[in-house]
Amino acid sequence: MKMKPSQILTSIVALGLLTNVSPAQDAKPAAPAPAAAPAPAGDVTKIKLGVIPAVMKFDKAEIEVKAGAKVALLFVNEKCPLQHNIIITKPGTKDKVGAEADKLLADPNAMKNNYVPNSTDILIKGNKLIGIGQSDLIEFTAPTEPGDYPILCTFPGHWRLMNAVMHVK
Ligand SMILES: [Cu+2]
Repeated sequence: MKMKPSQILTSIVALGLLTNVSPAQDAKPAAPAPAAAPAPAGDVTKIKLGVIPAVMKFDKAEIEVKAGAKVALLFVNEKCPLQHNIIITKPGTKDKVGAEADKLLADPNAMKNNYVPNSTDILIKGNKLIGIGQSDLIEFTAPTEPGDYPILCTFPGHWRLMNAVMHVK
Protein backbone atom coordinates (compact mmCIF):
# COMPACT_ATOMS: atom_id res chain seq x y z
CA MET A 1 0.00 0.00 0.00
CA LYS A 2 1.31 3.42 -0.92
CA MET A 3 1.47 6.16 1.70
CA LYS A 4 0.06 9.57 0.98
CA PRO A 5 2.63 12.36 1.09
CA SER A 6 1.15 13.57 4.37
CA GLN A 7 1.67 10.13 5.88
CA ILE A 8 5.28 10.06 4.72
CA LEU A 9 5.86 13.45 6.31
CA THR A 10 4.32 12.23 9.55
CA SER A 11 6.60 9.22 9.50
CA ILE A 12 9.67 11.36 8.95
CA VAL A 13 8.71 13.66 11.79
CA ALA A 14 8.08 10.63 14.01
CA LEU A 15 11.47 9.22 13.09
CA GLY A 16 13.07 12.51 13.97
CA LEU A 17 11.46 12.46 17.37
CA LEU A 18 12.48 8.87 17.99
CA THR A 19 16.09 9.50 17.16
CA ASN A 20 16.01 12.65 19.28
CA VAL A 21 17.42 14.96 16.62
CA SER A 22 17.90 18.34 18.20
CA PRO A 23 15.42 20.94 16.95
CA ALA A 24 18.24 23.45 16.53
CA GLN A 25 19.84 21.25 13.89
CA ASP A 26 16.53 20.67 12.20
CA ALA A 27 15.94 24.38 11.97
CA LYS A 28 19.18 25.02 10.15
CA PRO A 29 18.37 26.79 6.95
CA ALA A 30 19.45 25.02 3.84
CA ALA A 31 22.77 26.24 2.53
CA PRO A 32 22.18 28.91 -0.07
CA ALA A 33 22.28 27.54 -3.58
CA PRO A 34 25.61 28.28 -5.19
CA ALA A 35 25.48 31.30 -7.40
CA ALA A 36 24.89 30.39 -11.00
CA ALA A 37 28.06 30.23 -13.03
CA PRO A 38 28.66 33.58 -14.67
CA ALA A 39 27.35 33.70 -18.19
CA PRO A 40 30.13 33.21 -20.69
CA ALA A 41 31.56 36.49 -21.84
CA GLY A 42 29.48 37.72 -24.69
CA ASP A 43 32.43 38.85 -26.72
CA VAL A 44 33.49 35.45 -28.07
CA THR A 45 32.75 35.05 -31.75
CA LYS A 46 31.59 31.48 -32.28
CA ILE A 47 32.02 30.04 -35.74
CA LYS A 48 31.36 26.55 -37.02
CA LEU A 49 33.21 25.41 -40.10
CA GLY A 50 32.39 22.04 -41.59
CA VAL A 51 33.65 19.79 -44.35
CA ILE A 52 31.72 18.88 -47.48
CA PRO A 53 32.15 15.12 -47.86
CA ALA A 54 34.34 13.72 -50.66
CA VAL A 55 35.04 17.00 -52.50
CA MET A 56 37.75 18.35 -50.20
CA LYS A 57 36.06 21.61 -49.42
CA PHE A 58 35.17 23.55 -46.32
CA ASP A 59 31.44 24.17 -46.13
CA LYS A 60 32.00 27.94 -46.12
CA ALA A 61 34.16 29.93 -48.52
CA GLU A 62 34.56 32.75 -46.04
CA ILE A 63 34.10 33.69 -42.44
CA GLU A 64 34.29 37.08 -40.82
CA VAL A 65 35.63 38.24 -37.46
CA LYS A 66 36.42 41.55 -35.86
CA ALA A 67 40.06 42.53 -35.45
CA GLY A 68 41.34 41.38 -32.08
CA ALA A 69 38.15 39.46 -31.26
CA LYS A 70 38.19 36.30 -29.22
CA VAL A 71 37.14 33.50 -31.52
CA ALA A 72 35.98 29.96 -30.85
CA LEU A 73 36.18 28.11 -34.14
CA LEU A 74 34.57 24.69 -34.16
CA PHE A 75 35.93 22.66 -37.04
CA VAL A 76 33.66 19.70 -37.69
CA ASN A 77 33.89 16.71 -39.98
CA GLU A 78 30.48 15.11 -39.87
CA LYS A 79 30.52 12.89 -42.93
CA CYS A 80 33.77 13.01 -44.85
CA PRO A 81 35.79 9.76 -44.79
CA LEU A 82 39.02 11.72 -45.36
CA GLN A 83 41.07 13.31 -42.60
CA HIS A 84 41.47 17.06 -42.48
CA ASN A 85 43.21 19.75 -40.49
CA ILE A 86 42.89 23.51 -40.40
CA ILE A 87 45.32 26.40 -40.30
CA ILE A 88 45.04 30.14 -40.85
CA THR A 89 47.93 31.94 -42.49
CA LYS A 90 49.19 35.45 -43.03
CA PRO A 91 47.48 37.29 -45.90
CA GLY A 92 48.87 36.43 -49.31
CA THR A 93 50.68 33.24 -48.25
CA LYS A 94 48.18 30.59 -49.33
CA ASP A 95 50.19 29.27 -52.28
CA LYS A 96 53.48 29.41 -50.37
CA VAL A 97 52.13 27.46 -47.39
CA GLY A 98 50.25 25.15 -49.75
CA ALA A 99 53.48 24.28 -51.55
CA GLU A 100 55.06 23.46 -48.20
CA ALA A 101 52.05 21.29 -47.39
CA ASP A 102 52.54 19.28 -50.58
CA LYS A 103 56.14 18.52 -49.59
CA LEU A 104 54.89 16.83 -46.43
CA LEU A 105 54.11 13.67 -48.35
CA ALA A 106 57.84 12.95 -48.29
CA ASP A 107 58.32 13.97 -44.65
CA PRO A 108 58.33 11.06 -42.18
CA ASN A 109 57.43 13.42 -39.32
CA ALA A 110 54.47 14.98 -41.09
CA MET A 111 51.84 12.78 -39.55
CA LYS A 112 53.15 13.50 -36.06
CA ASN A 113 52.60 17.19 -36.81
CA ASN A 114 49.11 16.55 -38.17
CA TYR A 115 50.41 17.47 -41.63
CA VAL A 116 50.92 21.08 -40.61
CA PRO A 117 54.04 22.53 -42.29
CA ASN A 118 56.61 24.19 -40.09
CA SER A 119 56.05 27.71 -41.37
CA THR A 120 56.18 31.12 -39.78
CA ASP A 121 53.41 32.15 -42.17
CA ILE A 122 50.98 30.04 -40.15
CA LEU A 123 49.30 32.16 -37.49
CA ILE A 124 46.68 29.78 -36.12
CA LYS A 125 46.48 26.03 -36.29
CA GLY A 126 44.07 23.35 -35.21
CA ASN A 127 44.91 20.74 -32.64
CA LYS A 128 44.57 17.57 -34.68
CA LEU A 129 43.51 15.84 -37.83
CA ILE A 130 39.80 15.15 -37.78
CA GLY A 131 38.32 12.08 -39.40
CA ILE A 132 34.68 11.32 -39.91
CA GLY A 133 32.55 12.16 -36.89
CA GLN A 134 35.28 14.22 -35.23
CA SER A 135 35.69 17.88 -34.41
CA ASP A 136 38.33 20.31 -33.17
CA LEU A 137 37.66 23.45 -31.18
CA ILE A 138 40.24 26.12 -31.90
CA GLU A 139 40.22 29.14 -29.64
CA PHE A 140 42.26 32.12 -30.67
CA THR A 141 42.44 35.87 -30.76
CA ALA A 142 41.84 37.29 -34.22
CA PRO A 143 44.68 39.30 -35.76
CA THR A 144 44.51 42.98 -34.94
CA GLU A 145 45.39 43.86 -38.51
CA PRO A 146 42.36 43.86 -40.84
CA GLY A 147 42.79 41.77 -43.96
CA ASP A 148 41.99 38.53 -45.71
CA TYR A 149 43.60 35.58 -43.98
CA PRO A 150 43.68 32.28 -45.89
CA ILE A 151 42.25 29.21 -44.17
CA LEU A 152 43.69 25.92 -45.42
CA CYS A 153 43.61 22.23 -44.84
CA THR A 154 47.25 21.24 -45.26
CA PHE A 155 46.74 17.51 -45.58
CA PRO A 156 48.85 16.95 -48.70
CA GLY A 157 46.90 17.65 -51.86
CA HIS A 158 43.88 19.17 -50.14
CA TRP A 159 44.73 22.85 -49.92
CA ARG A 160 44.04 23.80 -53.54
CA LEU A 161 40.38 22.99 -53.06
CA MET A 162 40.15 23.00 -49.32
CA ASN A 163 40.66 26.65 -48.63
CA ALA A 164 38.59 29.58 -47.41
CA VAL A 165 39.15 33.10 -46.22
CA MET A 166 38.86 34.67 -42.80
CA HIS A 167 38.01 38.32 -43.29
CA VAL A 168 39.30 40.35 -40.37
CA LYS A 169 37.40 43.64 -40.24
CU1 LIG B 1 41.56 18.28 -45.94
